Amino acid sequence: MEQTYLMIKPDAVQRGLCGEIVTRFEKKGLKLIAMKLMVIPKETAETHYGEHKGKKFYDSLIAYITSGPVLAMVWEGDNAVQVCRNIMGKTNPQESAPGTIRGDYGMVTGVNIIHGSDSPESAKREIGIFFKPEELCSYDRTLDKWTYE
Ligand code: D4T
Repeated sequence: MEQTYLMIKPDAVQRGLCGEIVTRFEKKGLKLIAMKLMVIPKETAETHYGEHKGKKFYDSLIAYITSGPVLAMVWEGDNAVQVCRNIMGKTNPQESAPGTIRGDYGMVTGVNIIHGSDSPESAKREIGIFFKPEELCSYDRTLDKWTYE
């Protein structure tokens, strides 16, 4: 099964949206296999967002993502990367459809509620930044036979 890295950003933690957001992924049928509340060290944030170094929003992005606790998570499921991106909505919350997380809760790109890996390769890299292999839980859910054909 595919894995993806999701991170509820500091704004959503501060606004008390963690439970609501986690519930959406659970209800969809995705499986939570790791979760950790943490303040990201600056160096880790720079590694995570390395591809954006040099862009005009880079400094504010690093300041924002390190400004308070994030809820780091790994979720598993069939096509999990794309399924989670669909649930999140577009990067710019003003362009995100109602019913998506960013569409329902966000107002601007620079404070956009949640991060999700954009490919299976990114997911592998990002999971490795935030979790040790032994922190990922492997378990069966009896309900999966009612989720997948
Ligand atoms: P993340 O990585 O946070 O899930 O966002 P996306 O995958 O949806 O979008 P991204 O990598 O293009 O952008 C990373 C991060 O930078 C912020 N950002 C982005 C910003 O503040 N201004 C901008 O113009 C862009 C493009 C928001 C998300």
